[in-house]
Amino acid sequence: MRILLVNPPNCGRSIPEERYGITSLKQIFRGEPLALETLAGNLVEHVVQILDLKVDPEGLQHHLASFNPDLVGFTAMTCEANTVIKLAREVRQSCVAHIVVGGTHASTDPEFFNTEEIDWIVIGLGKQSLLELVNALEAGDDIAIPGVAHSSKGQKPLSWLPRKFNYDDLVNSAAPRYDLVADYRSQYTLESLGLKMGLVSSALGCPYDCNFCCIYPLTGGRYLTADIETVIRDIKTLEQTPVIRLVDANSFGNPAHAWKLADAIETAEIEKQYLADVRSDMVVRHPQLLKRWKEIGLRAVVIGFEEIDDSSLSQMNKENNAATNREAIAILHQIGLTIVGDFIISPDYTEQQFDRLNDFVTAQAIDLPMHTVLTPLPGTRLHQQLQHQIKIHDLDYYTLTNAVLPTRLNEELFYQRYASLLHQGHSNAKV
Ligand code: B12
Ligand code: SF4
Repeated sequence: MRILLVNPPNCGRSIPEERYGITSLKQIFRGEPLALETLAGNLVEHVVQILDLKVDPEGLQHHLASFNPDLVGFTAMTCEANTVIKLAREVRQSCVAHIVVGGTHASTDPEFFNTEEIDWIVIGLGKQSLLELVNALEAGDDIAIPGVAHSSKGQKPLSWLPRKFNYDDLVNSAAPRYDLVADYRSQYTLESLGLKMGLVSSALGCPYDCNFCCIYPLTGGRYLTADIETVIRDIKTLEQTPVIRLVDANSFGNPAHAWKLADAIETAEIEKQYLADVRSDMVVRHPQLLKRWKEIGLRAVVIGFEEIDDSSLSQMNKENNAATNREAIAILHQIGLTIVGDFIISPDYTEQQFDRLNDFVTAQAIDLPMHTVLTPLPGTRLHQQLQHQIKIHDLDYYTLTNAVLPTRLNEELFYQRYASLLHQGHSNAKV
């Protein structure tokens, strides 16, 4: 089969820009579409192309005409879901390809894609599911693949066989097709350092279940670590990229695996810098592991501190507390690792809460604070809890930089305070 895998363009809309002319909250994000490279790696018997519309926003028609695909697969986060439906409509009008969607939004809210434009929806990890789907479509078999739903074009609710994700779904032996984005690679940079950055996955899923987080359905709550050799293989393949972002939702979640990986990186004499997302309680429990990773190139850690008081953390089911966050910050400063701190601003924030957060970030010397707005993403428990309060349902605004819930402060003031928090954080940034 001829398969075109499509990364949607940078999209999403910005209330602060549209209503108040505050442009600084809208950001352009680029990074290689690792999900698509990963899927392509397991489709060895097929001819695959990747189209990254974040780099080449006008490229769809040209690719459809020149490649003439039998199947077009889209990946989509929530803020990309509307755009993917529009793109799928374009594909439908231009060719007879099967249209498949997978990724975060398909996994958390599959019913959203039960529309005329979509034929198949892949829920959760897709490497093995997509291969099974492609082979069944090619063979003309009846299709009943766990983790894959057939769109009824909105005629009836979706039904599908659940998939129990396990190591077979990682298909470690099939390497990501990093080569398929060679033409785009110069665009995948870490802006703050102007360095080329490559993405590598060393673990998928997360055993925690924070109420705002959409990671759980990707693996059904399981934490799956990739074979050490495959992680080394992938890092080595990205030979031209000095910076590697481990894209795991929860890196080093299995400390024994993380130690082995550090040793393997050293043995392989790989000299690169790494960024990883870690939990603060892991830092406190395993400071030596962080020191070890610093020795082999870890430069920065991204930590979801989320909130600065225990009651908010407990409401989020973060299974962590403010004292541990502060202890982790102290340890990371001592080791000399850059701290990228994720904080979630509730639309309920008062001016005093903005002040307190700003004071915390300054006092704790968070090197690069990243602030998002608490967003009830479809498919999360937060969404179930707050769905009746949501005032903006258009998913284009689910970029985590818009308040889709009512703000306690006057809305313009809320965004001014948010913008100034980000501005202050970024002007003091030390990365
Ligand atoms: C790398 C990354 C990016 C990169 C690259 C993504 C890309 N497509 O270009 C960049 C920097 C561009 C990016 C941008 C953004 N991101 Co981002 N990103 C990630 C990150 C860290 C890793 C994703 C990844 O590569 N994982 C590894 C791959 C192998 O796993 P996977 O993506 O889950 O793919 C598997 C399955 O989902 C499935 N699958 C995926 N796609 C498809 C397609 C088909 C056809 C099939 C069959 C299966 C399938 O199969 C894959 C293999 O098993 C995740 C967090 C995380 N750890 O998951 C956030 C995450 C996906 N991003 C998120 C967000 C919110 C954003 C932004 C809005 C920015 C922001 N405020 O954080 C922007 C949006 C850009 C835009 N359109 O405007 C959220 C999404 C929440 C949601 N429900 O939408 C996440 C979950 C992080 C979070 N904060 O919670 N992101
Ligand atoms: S926010 Fe982090 S720790 Fe919580 S469930 Fe999501 S990935 Fe896991």
